This record gives sequence, C-alpha cells and structure tokens, in this order.
Amino acid sequence: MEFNGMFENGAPSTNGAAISLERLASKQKTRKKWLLVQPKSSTSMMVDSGSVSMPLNLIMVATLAGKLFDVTFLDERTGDQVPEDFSGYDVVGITSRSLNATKAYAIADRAKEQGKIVLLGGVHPTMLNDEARAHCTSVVYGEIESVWTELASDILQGTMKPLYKASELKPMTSMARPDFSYALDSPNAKKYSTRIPILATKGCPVGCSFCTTPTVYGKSYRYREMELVLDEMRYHQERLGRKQAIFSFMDDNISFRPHYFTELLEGMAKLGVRWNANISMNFLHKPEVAEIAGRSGCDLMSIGFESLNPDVLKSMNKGSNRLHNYQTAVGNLHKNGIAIQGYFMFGFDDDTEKSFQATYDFIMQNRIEFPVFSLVTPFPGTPFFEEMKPRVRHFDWDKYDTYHYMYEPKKISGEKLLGNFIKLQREVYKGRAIMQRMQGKPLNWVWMANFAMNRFTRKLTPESYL
Ligand code: B12
Ligand code: SF4
Repeated sequence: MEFNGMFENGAPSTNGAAISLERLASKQKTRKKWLLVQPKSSTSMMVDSGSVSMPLNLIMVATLAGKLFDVTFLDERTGDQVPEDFSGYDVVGITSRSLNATKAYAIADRAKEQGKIVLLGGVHPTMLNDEARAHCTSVVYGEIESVWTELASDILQGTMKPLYKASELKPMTSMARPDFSYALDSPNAKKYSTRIPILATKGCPVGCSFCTTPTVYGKSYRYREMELVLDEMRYHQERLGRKQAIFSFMDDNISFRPHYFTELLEGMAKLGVRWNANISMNFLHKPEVAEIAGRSGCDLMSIGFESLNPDVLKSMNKGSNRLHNYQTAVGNLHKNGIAIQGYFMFGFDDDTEKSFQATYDFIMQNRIEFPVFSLVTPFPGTPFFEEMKPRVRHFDWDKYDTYHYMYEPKKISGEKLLGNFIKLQREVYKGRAIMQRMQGKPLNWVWMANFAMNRFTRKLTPESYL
C-alpha cells in the first residue's frame, strides 16, 4: 500500500505524506501537466482593471502542485490568454469568486468537454459546490492545503472524487512558503501591483452576516509562526535587493489576536518594511496599537466601517464596530501617519437617507483619505444570502461585485438609494472635497486614486448599478 507510514495517530503527517506523494509521482511515465487560471471578471467597476494584486490563492495552489507536476500559470486580468485548446494539459484548475464565476464555468466547461481533469476552487465554488460540480471533475472546498494529500494522490491514480473537503483544517505552520515565480515570471508581470501579498492568519470569528469567512473557516482563527512570516519578508527583501519591500496582508482580520498582532509588528519594525492590511476595529481605539502600526511601516489600513447607522450595524452582527470608537480609531491612525481606506456599505433594510448624510459628515470631518462605497451584496453561503434569497433581483453572478443593486430595502426606494449613493460618491470626490480631506498628506498614490475616483464618479448613473 502506497501510504504506509503516512498517518501518525490517525492524522496525515506532512513529511510522510509528501514522501509518499513523490514516490507515487515518480512512478508516472511523464509528469502530469497542469494549467492554472485566474479568470477576469466582466464587471465594469474598476475591480479587475489597472494594476491588480498577485493572486496569492492561485500562487499557493501552484506552489503545492509544482512539487509534483508541471505547472503553467495564467492570469487573464494581466492580459494572459486562456487557450481554446487544452490538449497540452492533463489538469485544468480554475479559481473563482462570484464575480468571475460565469467566466470560470465557461473555461471549465471547455476543458471538461476536452476530457481534462477540471478543478474548481475559491470562495464561489466552495459555497455553491453543487452548482460548480456540474462544470468540473472536482470542487475543492476551501483551502487546498488541507486536502492536498488526498487530491494529489487521486490525480496521480486517476480516482477523482466530486468534492474535496477537509474534515480538519491544517495548522498554518505546515503550509509551504508561496513561490512567487509563477506570477513574477509571467510575460505580463508588470501589470501586477508592487505590493506583495502575504498571509499571517486565517479566519475571523467575528461572524458578520454578509461575510463568507465564518462559513468557510467556522469560528477558527489560525496563525503562522511569526518567524515564518518575517522570514518570508526577508526573502522578498533579498529578492528585491532593498529593505523597503511593500507587503499587503491578505488576512481576513489580522488584528483579531492583539498579542500576536503587536508582536508581529514589533518584528516587522526591525525589518524596515512597509505594509497595509484589512483590519477590523476591535482594538484600534487603543493608541498603542496605532503607534506600533505606524512604527512598523504601515502606510494604509483598510477598515470596514460599513455604516454610520447603529441599526444597520446591529443587524449585520458586526460586534467589533462600535460607533463611539470610530473617531478615536481614525485619530489614532492619522496621528501615526497611517492613511485610511474606509469601506462603507449601503442598501440594508435599516438604511434611510440619513445614513448617507451621516457617512458624508464622518468622512469629511475625519478626513478619510480613500473612501470606498459598495452596495450590500448577499453572497452565497452567508446567513444574509439565506435571509435575502426570496428578495434578490437576480442570480447573475457577474453582478455580484458589490456594485450592483440587489434588492429593494425596506425604508428607502431603490431609486432614492441609487440617487443618494451616486450623490455621496460625487460629493466626497469633488475637487474641493478631495483638497479638504487630503491637504497636507504625503504626495503618493492615494492622491492619484482620489483623482481617478473624481473622474470615475462623474460618469456614474443609476443604470451603472442595474
Ligand atoms: C484579501 C482580499 C481582497 C484583496 C485582494 C484580492 C486578491 N486579488 O486576491 C482586495 C482588497 C483587493 C479584495 C478585493 C475584492 N474582494 Co476580497 N477578499 C479578500 C480576502 C479577505 C482574502 C482573500 C485571500 O487572498 N485569502 C488568502 C488565500 C491564500 O486564500 P483563498 O483565497 O481562500 O484561496 C485558497 C482556497 O480558496 C483554495 N483555492 C482558491 N482558488 C483555487 C483554485 C483551485 C484550482 C484549487 C484547487 C483551490 C483553490 O486554495 C487557496 C489557497 O489556500 C477574502 C476573504 C476570504 N477569506 O476569502 C475576501 C473576498 C474574497 N473578497 C470579496 C469581495 C466581494 C471582493 C471585492 C468584490 C470587493 C470590492 N467591492 O472591491 C473585490 C474583488 C476583487 C477581485 N477581482 O476578485 C468576497 C468575495 C465573495 C464572493 N462570493 O465572491 C470575499 C470572500 C469576502 C467576503 N465578503 O466574504 N479582496
Ligand atoms: S470582521 Fe471582516 S472578516 Fe470578520 S466576519 Fe466580519 S467582515 Fe468577515
């Protein structure tokens, strides 16, 4: 039996599993060929245009697969072309969120028709694995690392199952360091943002009703050993030949364990890197957190303020957001030279015209550098989706990009919602408003983003959101 010695106390041992897989692979006449695809969405809302971030999800898949198979890596967002003919490949793996699911399914259908092993992974196929299964050989539920041994051995032996779902999530410490050469060696690599995606933690137990993370990862919160994260940073500093590498954390909520977070930042402060992250508000009101964030090179925090309406905050179950902390959190970050990308959502049942005024006042008074506005979108797999299913206007996944009108809220008509939504965006991105928010702030890409938003918001019409 190939897998003797692979299990220790009933659990797969990482080294044992890797050795058994290598043995199995070495028995193949030729190495199987994989094609991995990051599809481009067809949304018109600046999501997949301009410079895009290197897709850490697919890089992680390539890193694992590359140990046993030959991997070709294509990113449609940078201009790579997905072939019509897949005859050069044995396995075609595609990553998908909702906004590019239609595209992902079309590629998968073509590859399946040509008799390839087709894998679909990412949040949309995970959440709607019944739907996705019709387009592929197998769906990978959640992270590939936790099912890799079983998936890889089935591919090598030709015994595919329709769904790969881990009974237990692996500790992050056992995860391989991502091999960025797959993205960096691509002929279109210059389209990638210079910010290097990195992961320190996974999961978020906060449990907001509109978010898929609690469904995929449950209440678990895992983190990598700090030294592994710092080592990865050092590796990039060496690769780039300079101290000042810029990292973008892909974590769901990097600050959930304050002790781990602040220790990590102390380590980063010694490296001299720069960084940005998504962060929840749970302890940003404490001045020492913003102080260490600034000292460790943070130039931008992306914060989901979501709403200035207390009823809305309550309905979405976002316990980490306390309105009375908003101003203090912003003040603390600004004092330490950290710009804020603030996310605001509209379209909840408790939203009224007052929600827009309150948001405008908050942004202007607190000089939020880069406000981002979206329409609340019930994503499959979330409690919010289950609640809103009977009321959503369509299941056209191309429009599940948080910039489309999804259902009529109870306290404001659709027409008023979109009218106010556009007005608010134009107001905060007017030339005068940009100056009021940005004057005295460093001359960097955030200014450019504001000017781009000025041009973009002038073109918006209610039809843009239908
Ligand atoms: C960081 C992040 C971003 C970053 C970077 C995105 C990027 N380019 O990767 C930024 C801020 C740019 C961003 C933007 C957006 N995001 Co975002 N983002 C995230 C977040 C927090 C982490 C994603 C991540 O990189 N995780 C780390 C990687 C390593 O893990 P992973 O993606 O889960 O990948 C693993 C598995 O899925 C699996 N896998 C993935 N692909 C494949 C493929 C194959 C073949 C296999 C076998 C396995 C496999 O293995 C991977 C490795 O472990 C997620 C939440 C989440 N946990 O998914 C939301 C999330 C993906 N984002 C979301 C949304 C809505 C958006 C935006 C539309 C928001 C907006 N209005 O702008 C845009 C869309 C951008 C785009 N073009 O896709 C939603 C998507 C919901 C959905 N059903 O589609 C999520 C799930 C958050 C939520 N609300 O629940 N996002
Ligand atoms: S705090 Fe962020 S990551 Fe956590 S459940 Fe809420 S939206 Fe998702």
